Amino acid sequence: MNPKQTDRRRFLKNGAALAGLAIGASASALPAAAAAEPALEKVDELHLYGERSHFVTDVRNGSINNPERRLKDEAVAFGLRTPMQDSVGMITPSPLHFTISHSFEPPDIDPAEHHLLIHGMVDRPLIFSVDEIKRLPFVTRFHFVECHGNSSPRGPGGDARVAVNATPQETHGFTSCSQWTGVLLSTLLKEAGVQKGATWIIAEGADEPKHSKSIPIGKAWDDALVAYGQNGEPVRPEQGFPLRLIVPGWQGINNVKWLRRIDLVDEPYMAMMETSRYPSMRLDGKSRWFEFELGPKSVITRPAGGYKMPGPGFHEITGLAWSGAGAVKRVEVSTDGGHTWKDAQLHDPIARKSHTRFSAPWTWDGKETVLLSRCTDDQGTVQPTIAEVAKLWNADIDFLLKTQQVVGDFNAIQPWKVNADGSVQNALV
Ligand SMILES: Nc1nc2c(c(=O)[nH]1)N[C@H]1C(S)=C(S)[C@@H](COP(=O)(O)O)O[C@H]1N2
Ligand SMILES: [Mo]
Repeated sequence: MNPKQTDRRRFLKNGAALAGLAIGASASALPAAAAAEPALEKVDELHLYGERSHFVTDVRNGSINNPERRLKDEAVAFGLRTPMQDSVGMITPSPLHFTISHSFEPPDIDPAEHHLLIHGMVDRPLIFSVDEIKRLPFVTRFHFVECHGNSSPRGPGGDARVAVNATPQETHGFTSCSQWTGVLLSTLLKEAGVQKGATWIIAEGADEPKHSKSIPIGKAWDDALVAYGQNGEPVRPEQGFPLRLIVPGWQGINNVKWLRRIDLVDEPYMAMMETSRYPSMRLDGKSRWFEFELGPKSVITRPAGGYKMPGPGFHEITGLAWSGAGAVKRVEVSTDGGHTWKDAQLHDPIARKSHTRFSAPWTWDGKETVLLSRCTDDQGTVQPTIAEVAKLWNADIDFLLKTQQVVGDFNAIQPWKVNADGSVQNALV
């Protein structure tokens, strides 16, 4: 053994005792933590499945309707947003993945009892156990999930996002990104043998109201997957344990959680959520049905609403960008309210239909200004301004911001105003 190492070990070994002697008199100045020793089982438990530091306190926020009804096993709708302001990298920690469930607590499903049925216009109706799904060839891919009400002035979550003091969590927290592992839906469809004339699939969840969604079959052949893994562990209960559909780049509602049935059919089914709650309203009072792909979007997560600049000087700007059409090709950042733009750095991994982390250096001169970010995807589509969104929908900006109607897939550029006192505010309103 290397004598140096031995010395070092001895030093470490004796270190505690030496330190104890040295501190002696000032021991009362130490935090009390060491005094109360937790029970041994408790310590073991902590190490068996870790917890984050108790100094880290970010949580999802939003609404759980009628929580008291939960006790009576009645309907409880969830809309809880991801805290984006302190996010780093492009993966959302699973316990902070946003969650939307229209009714009831996430079902408590025993994976040993769970099955996925594939039937309808197929040659061989099939029933898979979760274990049987796991025996099949799999893919592992980064994909975001985004509710199409995310960042819309009037989507799920109400008024919070149009407040001047809104944080990125409140404006954009209905999207998250995970590394999903599962079986391509096309693999399962090939096993079942799809009959001619089958043009849609109806995916159904095992939650109390049986959330169902009609999806054109082309997407099933393309890149939809039945996921059982999320960020290296089983999909979380809030995200659809033990099986969920991932429909990359398409509106969140398609990503059916607690997936238990896929019916192959020759027309869409007009399921409750896709026809009642989620269509986007047109100015003439009619609604658009069956919109799918999400447009390019980005948001600066820091400095952003709710942040306080510590003072003039250097501050790296950072944020997230994504597109339902493919990969993020470019993100530009403006630190002068849109007069000039500079290319931000895109950080690896840069995956298709996934969040991409960007950053740009900035030296703040202490004066009031507005920060903006603009995403361009690999199809060449550029994230629009709110004026461009209004033009597209033949509406005025006031209508977009003040109407009670839910407007779909609102991907306008998000402006953050930095005030001279260092406070940062939502400048969309
Ligand atoms: N079974 C089931 N699947 C569902 C829902 C639901 O309520 N039940 N909500 C949908 C909606 S509207 C969205 S935006 C996404 C949210 O996925 P997440 O909760 O994993 O973030 O799940 C979709 N899949
Ligand atoms: Mo949603």
